[in-house]
Amino acid sequence: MDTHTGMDSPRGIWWKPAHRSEKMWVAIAFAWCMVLFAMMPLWHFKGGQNPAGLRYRTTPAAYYKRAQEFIATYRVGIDHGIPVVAPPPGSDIYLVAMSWQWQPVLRLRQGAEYTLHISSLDVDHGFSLFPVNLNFEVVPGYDYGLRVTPTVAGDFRIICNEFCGIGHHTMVGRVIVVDSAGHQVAATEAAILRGAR
Ligand SMILES: [Cu+2]
Repeated sequence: MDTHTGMDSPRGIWWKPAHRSEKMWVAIAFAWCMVLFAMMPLWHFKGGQNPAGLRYRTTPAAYYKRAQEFIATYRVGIDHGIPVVAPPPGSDIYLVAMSWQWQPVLRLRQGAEYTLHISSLDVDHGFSLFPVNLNFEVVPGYDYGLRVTPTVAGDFRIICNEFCGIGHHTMVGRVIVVDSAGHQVAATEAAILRGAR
């Protein structure tokens, strides 16, 4: 029977110097790690995908109250029980995420800049604007202000991309972008995708 006392050299070849090709692969892997490591700060400064930096502490009750005032001020209609608002260009607009809906329906103008405030009333949700590749995490207790300028007219859907419970898949919102003349266009998905590129 073999007893490993630690006094004898173990069997194997691990103490022999590494082969040249092994050293080369370790060097390549290390260099690639450094590239990925450098990408993190680089992407932060050069990636063009950072939020505008407006972030405030809030409470679900305070945020909901502010959003209701916003809705009451600019309400122009209703869509499946959700109020539709048409805020003026340049204004602060408020979007509420809750289990399991988004409100209000935002009617925005192409080419106009808005500050989109976004917060959740309960759990984490994910703001994902379909079919544009735009994603943002929505958490309760924080009011994020995103500076947005819709570049394409069309009828967009907000889809929750953070699993938030049994009704998660039904959590679909709507953003309508009217063209610069104020007309609502029934843009097809393909046209939106073409324009968004
Ligand atoms: Cu969800």
